[in-house]
Amino acid sequence: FLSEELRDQYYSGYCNNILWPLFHYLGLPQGYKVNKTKDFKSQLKAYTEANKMFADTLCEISKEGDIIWCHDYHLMLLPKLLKQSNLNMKVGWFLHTPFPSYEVYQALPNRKELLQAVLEADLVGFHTYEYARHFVSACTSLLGLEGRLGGIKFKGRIVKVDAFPIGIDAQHFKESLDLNAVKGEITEFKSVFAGPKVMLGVDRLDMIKGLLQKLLAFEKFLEENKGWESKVVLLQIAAPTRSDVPEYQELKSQVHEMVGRVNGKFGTFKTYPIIYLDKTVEFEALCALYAITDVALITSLRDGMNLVSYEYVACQESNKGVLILSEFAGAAQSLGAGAIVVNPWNIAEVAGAIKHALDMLPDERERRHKHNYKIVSAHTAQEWAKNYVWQLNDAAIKAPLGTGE
Ligand code: ADQ
Repeated sequence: FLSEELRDQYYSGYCNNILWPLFHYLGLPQGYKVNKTKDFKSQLKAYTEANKMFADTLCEISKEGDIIWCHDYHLMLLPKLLKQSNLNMKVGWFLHTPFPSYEVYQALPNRKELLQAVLEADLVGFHTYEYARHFVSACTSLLGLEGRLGGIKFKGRIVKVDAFPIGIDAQHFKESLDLNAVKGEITEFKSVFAGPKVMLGVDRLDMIKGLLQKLLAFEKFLEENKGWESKVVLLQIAAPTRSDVPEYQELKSQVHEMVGRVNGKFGTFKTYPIIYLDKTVEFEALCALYAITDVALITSLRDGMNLVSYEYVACQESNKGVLILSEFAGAAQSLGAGAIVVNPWNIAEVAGAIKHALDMLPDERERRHKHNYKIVSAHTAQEWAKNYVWQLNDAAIKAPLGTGE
């Protein structure tokens, strides 16, 4: 296990204070400080050390020919470290966040080192073609390599680079609606929210999820549509996350202030338009909320995919709720045709989308839902994993130049 100091500098530091904001187009933090103590250099040292601990542990338990699938920006050095072990293992790396455009990634001080380490993998995967293309262009621009979507020439072989959009275990969500515990929650929520239409937000409390933009848009909608303040509720569940990083503490205060402002302005003694919870909710309650609400509002400023949108659609077969989805979520590529797609920075556009969703007639709701339900049911987490592992298995170790194109 990582020591507390190492975890702090590695996880809260290099991973979540440097790579996470950079990969979501928020730039690098001023002075690279985490907990106001350590600098970029010590955070990178911790990142290297932690990746090495993962590699050492894996090498102890691996044998020749094993397949190892490394996940996410926390483990970008791992493919290289594993390949150095000479255990002849097949190594895949998959990124769950966006990979930013080359112009943004370029700012990272150790930009080359991470790319070179990832390129030691046999298969490099992203949620969308756009992210994969950005990665290829970072490799060609910064490392002077030859490459295109599909493969990059690196050290005498072709490294496969492709898009593998993730899904959810759709069946699990659908079947959960028949569980007694979920049915009980559904009955209870239906009586609590008997009057107004309910819009649902389920996000980690993270700047990339666009919570402030969501609240501003809802405020604008209420300002422009008198009478709705007592007929609609925004139920926002914000799961606490990375609460020891100062930027996240500040975001929490800002969100609380906005919720207070909107409720203060539009609430009455009996009704208030936002119900906001700093909580992680249980699976059963989450499924029930997905099933009974009229609209899901997702306003991510950047999001690798966004599984909440998939989970919502999976639970809406009887209600045909409307999905409002940010164009900056990877999920917009797959669910875009069924959702109302918005630019979360355009507050007026999102306010208009809220109105459109709340007024939407049943046949349009049905048509949009049907489209998305088909996608969520077909492109599951199981298919994603199967396809990735199949392609990783297929990727020849140290494939000679000229193959895989
Ligand atoms: P996340 O940023 O965590 O994941 P998302 O894909 O939406 O974002 O997944 C969140 C998960 O947490 C969902 O399964 C959701 O049900 C659950 N969740 C969120 N808030 C909750 C709450 N208050 N209570 C209970 N459960 C809650 C990262 C990337 C995404 C990418 C995924 C998968 O940032 O873009 O889609 O990985 O690759």
